[in-house]
Amino acid sequence: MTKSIALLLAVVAAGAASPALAQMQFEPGEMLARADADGDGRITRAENRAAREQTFARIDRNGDGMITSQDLPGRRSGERLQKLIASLDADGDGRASRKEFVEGRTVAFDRADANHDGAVDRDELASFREAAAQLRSR
Ligand SMILES: [Ca+2]
Ligand SMILES: [Ca+2]
Ligand SMILES: [Ca+2]
Repeated sequence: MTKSIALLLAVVAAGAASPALAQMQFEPGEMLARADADGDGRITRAENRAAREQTFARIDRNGDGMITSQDLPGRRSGERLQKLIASLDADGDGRASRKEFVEGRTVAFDRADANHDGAVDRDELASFREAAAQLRSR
């Protein structure tokens, strides 16, 4: 299993396991679909980045610019969230900063953009969501 697929699995699992995250629609396919701000059926890198900023703001409930385990109470989601934070935590301080979250590796986007033209079109999104659903049901 490549590292990017392992990371994607962690993201998918975090979304599926936590009602709080599910409520925020922290599911890669869903997040990508919602990132299409101008509704033209193509999600560009810029749209993806803007969506990440919005997602970060929603997860960071206390607004301190960091995602920590305190932003999501509950032990069950805590463990998954720790994994997610660890996957984003580039400088290893145990927290995912806004910068680490927004400018971090765009695992879902990169995987969805099958032809690597810098945008995820409708067909690519549909295939990605199908693949993500399969990962979840394993
Ligand atoms: Ca668009
Ligand atoms: Ca960090
Ligand atoms: Ca593409």
